[in-house]
Amino acid sequence: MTSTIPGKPGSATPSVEEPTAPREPLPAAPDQRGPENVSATGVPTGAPEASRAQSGAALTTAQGVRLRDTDHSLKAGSRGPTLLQDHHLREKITHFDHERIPERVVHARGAGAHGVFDSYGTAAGITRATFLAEKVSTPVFTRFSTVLGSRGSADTVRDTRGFATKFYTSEGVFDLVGNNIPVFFIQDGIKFPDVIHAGKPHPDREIPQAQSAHDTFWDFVSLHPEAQHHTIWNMSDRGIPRSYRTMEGFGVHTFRMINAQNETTLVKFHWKPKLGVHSLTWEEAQMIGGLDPDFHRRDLADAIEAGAFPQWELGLQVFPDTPDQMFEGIDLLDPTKIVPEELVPVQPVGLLTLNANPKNFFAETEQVAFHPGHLVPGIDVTNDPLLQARLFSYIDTQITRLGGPNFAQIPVNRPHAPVNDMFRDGFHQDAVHEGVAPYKPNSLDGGCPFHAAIAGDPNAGDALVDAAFIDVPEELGTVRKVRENPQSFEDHYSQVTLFFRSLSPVEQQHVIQAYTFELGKCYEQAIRERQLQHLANIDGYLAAEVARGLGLPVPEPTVPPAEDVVPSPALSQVGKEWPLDGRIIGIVTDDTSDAEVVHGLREAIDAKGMVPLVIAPTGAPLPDGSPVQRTYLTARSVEFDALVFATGSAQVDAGTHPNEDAKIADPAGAGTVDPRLTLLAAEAYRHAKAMVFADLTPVLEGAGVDREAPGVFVGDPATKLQDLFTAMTTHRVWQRFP
Ligand code: HDE
Repeated sequence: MTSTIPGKPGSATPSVEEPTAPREPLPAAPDQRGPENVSATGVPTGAPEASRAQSGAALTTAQGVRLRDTDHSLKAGSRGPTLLQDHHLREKITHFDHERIPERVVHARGAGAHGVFDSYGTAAGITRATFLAEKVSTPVFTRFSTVLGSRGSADTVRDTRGFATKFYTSEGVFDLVGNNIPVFFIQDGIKFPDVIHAGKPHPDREIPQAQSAHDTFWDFVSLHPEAQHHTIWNMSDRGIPRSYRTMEGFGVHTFRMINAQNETTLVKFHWKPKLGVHSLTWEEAQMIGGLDPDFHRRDLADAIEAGAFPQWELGLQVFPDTPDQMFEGIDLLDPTKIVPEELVPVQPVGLLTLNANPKNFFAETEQVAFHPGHLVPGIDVTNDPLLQARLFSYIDTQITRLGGPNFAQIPVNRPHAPVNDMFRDGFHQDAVHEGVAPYKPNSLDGGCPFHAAIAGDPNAGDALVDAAFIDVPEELGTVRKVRENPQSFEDHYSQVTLFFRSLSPVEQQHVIQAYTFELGKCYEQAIRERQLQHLANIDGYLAAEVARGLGLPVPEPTVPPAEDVVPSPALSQVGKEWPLDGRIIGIVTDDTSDAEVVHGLREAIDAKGMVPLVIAPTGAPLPDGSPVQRTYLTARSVEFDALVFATGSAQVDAGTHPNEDAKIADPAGAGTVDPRLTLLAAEAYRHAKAMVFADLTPVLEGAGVDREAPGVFVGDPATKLQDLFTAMTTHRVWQRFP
């Protein structure tokens, strides 16, 4: 019997031509290998051959067998049925069929980055954690997220943002799993399924996606006075960040720190962005949701790729560990309360720099598993009942999400400290454990491994004196087993009032508009009225304005008005100046623009660590050959922090514009202006962005921009650029908002 080999002369199935010539592969990059020191038996599992990263010039099966064709299935004749015998077809399709894992039940949509945490040593007096000792650098992985939306939902929805950081410390993994809002909806974790069921899309039609503007969410929060504080933060500009790089982060709960003398302190964690806290406007957020749903993900990755590494200072608010765990009347175990920074300043303890994008989204960002119970010696939890429930939930959900109990062996989750546990077997076991005695005590493995202890521990016995995690002994006194909250959890309004009254007038307007919008999207009148009652208890002006927008009467407050609230200026985002690294400035050009001027603008913007994007009528390079990044068709104002119109007399040549009706008559009488340019200018003007207009451009008039308005600079673009930079340091030209 003879056979033909496909691809050879005379064969029935010609090979598909390779688009590039085969070449010798690069060796696996170091970060494609897992960290070493991870095997329980001490065998390094990070060797290149253990890596599944693509390597080698030839395509293979999962078993390493080289393939000559992956484009045609094995058939009984070229027009015949496919054969069950085709092992490669079956392997390829079967693997594909199982590519998806369940998305996170909350925080499904996220973006991550690698980085480093450099400790100042300022916390060394209150914690024995070595990663907080002086001048220690610790590798980290941070994942930012929205809460409610599915994995493919838009980034800019109104929601809380997750801010979770994994520190690969020399003493094991520490996870700081925080949010960009310092309080939470509920005081007891047993209510978490309730609040999430209410916030997620309605179960019958699965709408709306990734938002709180619907009946079930407002039904829940209006039935929970304790949810009012978190809710007003969501309704404020904090709910729609400009970028992950411009968000604060909070550990929310109070944690406990233990120092070398075994003294304890209570702390709250804060992340302070070096670029300041900035937000989108609601209209921008909505537009970006359609125009660029990946806006935050893209922004983070682009900034890191461009070398504008985002940075946050980690700070601590420190409180004495008193028996009642109260501070000036604020219950430190109540996760719906903050301690104003004016009362207890945030003290910086280290610097986080995100400096590398993940190489593979699924392997790293999707598979990373955070857990508030990943603690290191020197940091412990408190009895905050929300935190206590979280301590159960994270590993539990990860067992389903990551397919078994061995997810700590996934490269992004592997500790950089040696692991010597006695956990064995289970799905996806990657380690080849040696020895016969995975139990303690044992005599067969020479008693190994031993317990560790801390220096001076009277109970150390024969333990190795090394950093060990110590649960802080706590006196519980005589307690009754009860299902109830402490009385000190009962004040639900005074801090909400504090938040509202600490905002600037323009931020207060945004809060009013957000409540009016969201409640306007509720169909049930009873829900709107119930929520209005809470607003009346928070602040009379807030309630009156929202009621007016909804066309409802203003209810009388049912609690005594909070007259003695002292505002906390730290809660406002307005009124400060910030660095501009990584900000995006659009340079609008047309056929009359001077290429040299445009070149100069790009260089000047670049020199400031910002990103210039040239916008031109088409994608054709400028006359000097320099590239164009956006066209009139692909540019939309919401992508830019500021705009420079380096256009000349940009008029649409009658007859060449594709849409005659779209042309706008230029009031200055200069003819017609491309409507996409006037739209660009009008939107940026409305969103209070700083703008430069070249003298000659008719765009300004076409867009209805007041040339005298603050943050509008008319003249030679090169000379006006410095004014633009100065105006941008406050993020927006706030005076322009009505
Ligand atoms: Fe979470 N949360 N959470 N949460 N959470 C999860 O864990 C949970 C809470 C936070 O980027 C889940 O692996 C309960 C507060 C972040 O991977 C789950 C309660 C804060 C992330 C879970 C809370 C957070 C999560 C879903 C109330 C801020 C994303 C997937 C008791 C301090 C982490 C997962 C990432 C994720 C449970 C409340 C932050 C289900 C039960 C408060 C940033 O385990």
